[in-house]
Amino acid sequence: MDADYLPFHPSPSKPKYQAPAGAVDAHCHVFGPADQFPYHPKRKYTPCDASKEQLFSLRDFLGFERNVIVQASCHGTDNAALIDALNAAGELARGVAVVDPAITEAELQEMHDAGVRGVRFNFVKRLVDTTPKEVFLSIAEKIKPLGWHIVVYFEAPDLEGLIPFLKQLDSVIVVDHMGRPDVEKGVDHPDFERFVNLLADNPNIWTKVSCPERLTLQAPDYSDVVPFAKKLVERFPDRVLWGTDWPHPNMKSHVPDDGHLVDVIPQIAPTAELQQALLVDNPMRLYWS
Ligand code: 0GY
Repeated sequence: MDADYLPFHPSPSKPKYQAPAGAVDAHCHVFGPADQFPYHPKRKYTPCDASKEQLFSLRDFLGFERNVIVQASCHGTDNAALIDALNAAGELARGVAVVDPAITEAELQEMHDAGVRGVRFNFVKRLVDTTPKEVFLSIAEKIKPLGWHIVVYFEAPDLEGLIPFLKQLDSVIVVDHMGRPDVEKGVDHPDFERFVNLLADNPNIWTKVSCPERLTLQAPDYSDVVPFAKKLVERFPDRVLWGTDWPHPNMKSHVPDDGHLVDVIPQIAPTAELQQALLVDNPMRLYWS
């Protein structure tokens, strides 16, 4: 089974930037291996196998200590590969699952024991079929006793329509990849301002300042994405997370070098204090406390 996008970088460069002790890569995935953990029959893309061993060795190579592993659409609601990776990592990883509304309390507790601390609601139309909002709301109710948060993934044009729904969720919400702004429009465009205002008005909403490789128009130079991430880090220093997004599913423009992605961090978080919050204190508070 061949992947339908570019493979991940086989030998990323060693980053020049040294992350603080205890740094967390708060957005990455494991895929398969397919012979052990098959992909979902209705998936919208077929990924490259990306094992837990490869993820953990990248973590060490980049100078990070922990991972937050996020269930991706290609595995549907079968979280077996994620749970397997969490069990192998012990205290060094936490997870975000995608669950079926019929999931039982016992199954949720089992996931919690393995290290899951959130569920992901995916609204990206090229990745998933539409899920009715009531279904998401029923999952949100079910996870409440566990104190989990909700990760949402959507694209910028869909934000306006989603705001009333987001406001209905009374748990912590983490928005993937800065709400995927159109960087060509510039950091002062009303669309990005809407996103910034959403965070300003809702102290329970966090965001990942991740995935310049998907947002840039000038790969592999990500400088056009920097002002967006920097603005969020400086304005909401205690509600931002950072992640590699390894193994970068669905990349068609270029193969991102993970070392290069790490080297973007001091541009978006220019002080040691901001870096400590972004890479250590915020993810530890959300996933390990
Ligand atoms: C990401 C991005 C993508 C894929 C998924 O669930 C997924 O399949 O999240 C994407 O294609 O933008 O966050 O890794």
